[in-house]
Amino acid sequence: MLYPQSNPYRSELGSPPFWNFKADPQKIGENSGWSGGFVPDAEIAIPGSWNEQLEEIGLFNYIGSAWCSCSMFIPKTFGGGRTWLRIGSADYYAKVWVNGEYVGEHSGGFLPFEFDITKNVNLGEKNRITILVNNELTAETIPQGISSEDFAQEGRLREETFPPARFDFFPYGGIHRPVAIYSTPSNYISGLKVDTSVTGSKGVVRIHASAANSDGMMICCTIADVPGPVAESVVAGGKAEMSIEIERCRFWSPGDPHLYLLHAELIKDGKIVDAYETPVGVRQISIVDGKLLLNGQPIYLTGFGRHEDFPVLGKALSAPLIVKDFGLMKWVNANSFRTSHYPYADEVMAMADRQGFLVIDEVPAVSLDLRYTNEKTIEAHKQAIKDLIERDCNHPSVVMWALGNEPNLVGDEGYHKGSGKKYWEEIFTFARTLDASRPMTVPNCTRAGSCDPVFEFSDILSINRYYGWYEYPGKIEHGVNVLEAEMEKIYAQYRKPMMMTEFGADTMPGLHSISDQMFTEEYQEELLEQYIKLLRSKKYVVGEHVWNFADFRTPQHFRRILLNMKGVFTRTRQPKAAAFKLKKLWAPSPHSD
Ligand code: BDP
Repeated sequence: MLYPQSNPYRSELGSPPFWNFKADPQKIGENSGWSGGFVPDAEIAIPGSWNEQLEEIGLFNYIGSAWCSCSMFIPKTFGGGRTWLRIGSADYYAKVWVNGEYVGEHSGGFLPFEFDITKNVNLGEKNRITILVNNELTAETIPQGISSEDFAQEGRLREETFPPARFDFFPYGGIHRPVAIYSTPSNYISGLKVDTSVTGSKGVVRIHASAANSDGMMICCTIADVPGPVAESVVAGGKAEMSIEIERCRFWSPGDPHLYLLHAELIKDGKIVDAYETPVGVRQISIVDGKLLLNGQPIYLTGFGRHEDFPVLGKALSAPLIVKDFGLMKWVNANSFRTSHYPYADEVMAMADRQGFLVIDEVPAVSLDLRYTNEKTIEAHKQAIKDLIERDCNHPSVVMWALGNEPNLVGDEGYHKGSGKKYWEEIFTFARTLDASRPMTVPNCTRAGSCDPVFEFSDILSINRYYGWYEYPGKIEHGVNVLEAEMEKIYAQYRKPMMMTEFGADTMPGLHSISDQMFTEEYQEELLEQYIKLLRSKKYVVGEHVWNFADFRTPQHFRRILLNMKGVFTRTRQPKAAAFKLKKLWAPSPHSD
C-alpha cells in the first residue's frame, strides 16, 4: 500500500478536522441504521483519541464501539480512475461505510488500511464517510486483551488495572492518524518496494514494483541526480523487477541521512499513465563478529523506548509534536529509538529517515500470554508482522524488527517447557521469509529470565531490566551487580550481540534528595549513569535505550500516579535532570558515525 501523493496522475483530499461522534456502548448502531446517519453526541477532532478529548461526556475510560462520520466534497475533476479511502490507523477495529454503503472492515490497530470506493462515491458532490471504531481487545487479538474477570480468576487482583489491560500504556480508542481520499488512474502503480546494498563505493537499489491492470505495460524508474540509463521492465503478473546502480553513492547514515528520490512511471503505448516517487536511503545493515554494522561500520545505539502519547491528543498524530520530539532527541544526543510497543505513524518513520535516526520497529505483540494464545492469535500476530514489514521495509531508518515485547510477563512455567519455543520459532521463521535484510529481536523481561526462548531466535539479545527499581528498590549498586552477572550468563549461553532495550526509574520532577531515594531526580540520574557505565564496559553490548523518552498515560493502578513517570522528559516535554546527564553521556555518541 503506497502512501498517498498528489501528482499529475493522482490527487489527494484530507478529511475535515471535526467529525460527528456517537458512542455505542450497547452496540445497537448497526441494527439501528447508524451507518446511514446518526444523531451525534458530540463533535470529535480526527485524528484524535476520544478519551481525554471527550472526557466531559464520560468517555475517559471508554472501551467499546463508537461512530464517527463526516462529509467530504469530492470535485468532479478528481481522479478519473479509481477512488480510495485511506485510514491512517483506527485502534483497534474499524468498519466503514461510504454514502451508507458498506465498503469494508479492518482488524488491528496502529497501521493504515484502505478501501477502493470508486463505486460508492459521487464525484462533484458531498459524500458521507462513516466509521464504526471499536477498541476492545481479546486473547486472540494483537495486542492481547484482558478483563476484570480474568484478573479475578487468575488471583491477580492487585495487578488489575482500569481500564483492564495487559500492557502499561493507556488503551486509547479512536482514529489516530489521518483519513484521506485519494485517486489513482485505473492502470496504476500499486507497490514500490526497494532494497539496497553496498558494494565498495557503489550502491545497488533493487526495485520490486507492482502495478494493477497493467500487464504488458512498462515501468520505468530513474533516480534524481543519478546519471545513467533508466531502469525499465515490462509488467507481468502484476510485477516488474529492476535495479539501479549508483556509482560513488552517498550512503545513508545518521551523520549523513542522504535520501535519493526514486521516480517510477507506468507507460502504456508510449504514454505515461501513472507516476509515483519515493525517497530511498542506500544503506546496509549487518551483524559481523558480534558487531552491529551500518555500511560496514560498527554502530552503537543510544536513545529511548517511546510512546505515542500527549495530553488531550491521546495517541493522535500531531505534526508539531513530531517536530518537537525529534528536536529533543537530537538535543539529548540520541541516535535511535524503538517504536515501543506498536508501529508508529508513517509520518514519524519518514521523519526518522530524513533526520538519520536508527529505528527498532515493533510489532504490537506486547506482553503476550501464551496460556491464552491459539491459532487465531498466531495468525493475527503473523498478519501484524506482514503488515508492518510491508509498510516499513523501504525506510532506511529501520535497522531492526522487534517481533514483540516481553512475552511471559506473568511468569507461566509452560512458557519454558515448550510453548514459548514453539510459538517463537513459528513467528521468527515466518518473519524471516518477509525480510532477510534486517536483524530481528524480541525484548525479554526479568520474569521470562535468562533462558527465554526468544534469545535462541533473536539476532540481537534484547533485555529490559529494572534492577534498582522493581527489584532491589533503592539499591542501585546492588541492582547493577545483579544485572552484570545476568548479562554475562546470557551472553555466555547465546554468544550474540546484546542490547539493553529498557532501563529506567519513575521520577517526579522537583523531588530531590542527597541520598538514594526512589522517585527523585537524582535517583533517575544515578541509575541511568550506573547502568550506562556497566553497558559500556561490555564489548558485546551494541546499544542502550532508556525507558522512556517522556512520561506517558497508563491505565489506573496503585503503582502509577496517572502516568508512568520514567520519562527523561515530562509528558509535556520539559527536561528532568536526567536529560542533561544523558546529553553529556551521549555526546558525542560513542560509536556512531
Ligand atoms: C516494561 C514494559 C513497559 C513498561 C515498563 C515499566 O516493557 O511497557 O512501561 O516495563 O514498568 O516491563 O515502566
